[in-house]
Parts: sequence; C-alpha cells; structure tokens
Amino acid sequence: MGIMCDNNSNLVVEASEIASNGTSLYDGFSHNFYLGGNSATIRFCYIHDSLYGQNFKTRAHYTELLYNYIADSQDGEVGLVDAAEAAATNSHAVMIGNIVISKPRLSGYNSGRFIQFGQDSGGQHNGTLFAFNNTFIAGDGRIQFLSANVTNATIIAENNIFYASGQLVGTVGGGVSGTNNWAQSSATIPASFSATTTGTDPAFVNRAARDLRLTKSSPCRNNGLNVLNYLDGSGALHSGVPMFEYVNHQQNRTRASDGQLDLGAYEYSQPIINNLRISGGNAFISFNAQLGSQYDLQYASNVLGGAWVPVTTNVPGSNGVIEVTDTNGAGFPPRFYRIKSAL
Ligand SMILES: [Ca+2]
Repeated sequence: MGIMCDNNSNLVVEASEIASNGTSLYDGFSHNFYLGGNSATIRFCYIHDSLYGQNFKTRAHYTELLYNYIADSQDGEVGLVDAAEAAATNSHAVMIGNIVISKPRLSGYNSGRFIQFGQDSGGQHNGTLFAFNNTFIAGDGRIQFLSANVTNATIIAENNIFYASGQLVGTVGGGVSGTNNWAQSSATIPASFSATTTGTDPAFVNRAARDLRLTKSSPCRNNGLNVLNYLDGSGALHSGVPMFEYVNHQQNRTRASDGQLDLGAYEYSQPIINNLRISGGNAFISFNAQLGSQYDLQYASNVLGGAWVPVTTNVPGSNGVIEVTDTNGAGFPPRFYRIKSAL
C-alpha cells in the first residue's frame, strides 16, 4: 500500500509523488492510496503505476481531487466506494482539473474501470461526484470512463475531455449526466449528456508525449461552462471553476483566464508581453512562457503595414517569465514588439 488510513478527517496531501506501490500478495487489494473516514483533499500530486491495484481508492464520506496527475494503474484509476461514512447524506466527491490516464491493463485485471463512484462491498453511497475540467485519456477502448453503481450515487461531468475510448459511461447507478464535454465522434453519447463537442482529435500539444495542453486550433477552446458548482461533505455550495493547472510534476500554476473556459485541465493562453524596459542602449522584453513551447521576438518600425523582423527566434520556453534582450534596441526611432509562439 502507498498511503493508507481508515479514519482520516480533513486530511490534506499535496505536491507529493505516490507511485509503484502494491504487492502480488494482495493482488487487486493493494493500492497507491486507500483512505476512509470523513474527508480528504489531494492536490497537485503525481499518483501513478499502482502495480496490482488502483491509483486512488477511498471509502471516505467526502473527497476532493484537485489538479492531480493520475496515471497507469493496473486495476483502476479512481475508486470512490462505500463504508458507513459514505451512506450518510452529502457523501460527495469533487474532481477538478485532473489529468487521468490509463494504460492497457494486463489480463486478469479490471480492464474497464477508470472512475468508479458507488460501492464495492454492498453498502450505500449517498452523494454526487462532480467532475469538472478534467482531461481523461483511456489506455484502450475497453475503458468506461465514469461509472456509478448504487441507487443514490450520481455523477455530474462538465467541461471534461474524454479521449481514446467511446464509452463515456459504464453503469449509471443513480444517474450519470454531463454537459459541455468533448468526446470523439465515434463515442456513444448518453442521452443525459448535452452540448457535447465531438471530433476526431482534441488537438493536444503532443498526445504521444502526454503533453495534454491545447494548441491554438484545438476544438476544446472556449466551449466550457463558466459557472460550475459543487457540494461539499456538509452540503455547502462552492464554485467549481478551475483556478490552477497541474505542472509536471507535483507543481502548479494559476490557470489563465480569457473569459471563456476551455475544456479539460489546461487553458490555452497566448503569450502576452508584460514588461518592456530600457537599460543602457538595450531593450528588454518580458513575457509569460510555458515549458515545451518556443518563442520568437519580432519588431516592426511601423505597425500599419510595416514588416515584422525577427530579433531572436526559437527561444525555448520555461514555466514563468522570460526576458529577451534586443541589443541596441533603445537606439532606434519607434520600435514595436510582438511575441510569436510555436503552439
Ligand atoms: Ca478560453
């Protein structure tokens, strides 16, 4: 087992890597997380490669999974199941801004389980899983992304991306509904899902390398609901609008905002020049960059019809502010700058 606790309350685990736990001696029963009790918040964590079980499993009353990267379990990515605590009213869970990826699992293990909300020991689960702005990637088409499997367990999915399996829903329990999600054209879209965007490709930066940020042409841009609400374990209403993004690994950044939420765990944002300063004869231009992109700084003497000329090209991005020098740039008549991103 990785982290196990059967009676936690207000547990917070953040910015941690929990990986490669489990033993064949407890095949299917040893997990990276196995919690129970009242409540837990897991955020900015890298939870992966549960060897013989699930990546995250809990029997607690209330669970928050926020901006985590959960990947490559052998038997299920997220299991939110039953115990006496989950039979109480308001036994909710919320997942915001997570990247969840499964691998093709070995024979003998659960090939379809991705996110299960309900029970596995015959008890009740009285609540709703609220899943907002997550990016879900299946290891193969056997995956059933969302399953609720007891009468009073329901799931509400909004602003998510479902990719690489057409089975958005497995068992429906008390009902699995959604709106403003992205799915492949070949997916089976339940009647309980509305405003689903479908297509062939969400246009990630690099799907094979698991860089699941959106490119400029992504159909997932600006299709999200801007108002998202969930209930906590006491039944209080909160905004579920994503405020952060997971950064590989165990880091985070503020999610950009352009007034219209994109689908999935990442908001597309164009680089914006945020400072220009002069020192000696040189000009220094700063902008917010992201790892994995490349940037060109260009100038023009006249923005109306003037030619844009590169100052420097292929500046590798890093997460944070980059400052580029235009040597002797202060010595010219009016000079205008722009940043061009490769993505
Ligand atoms: Ca947007």
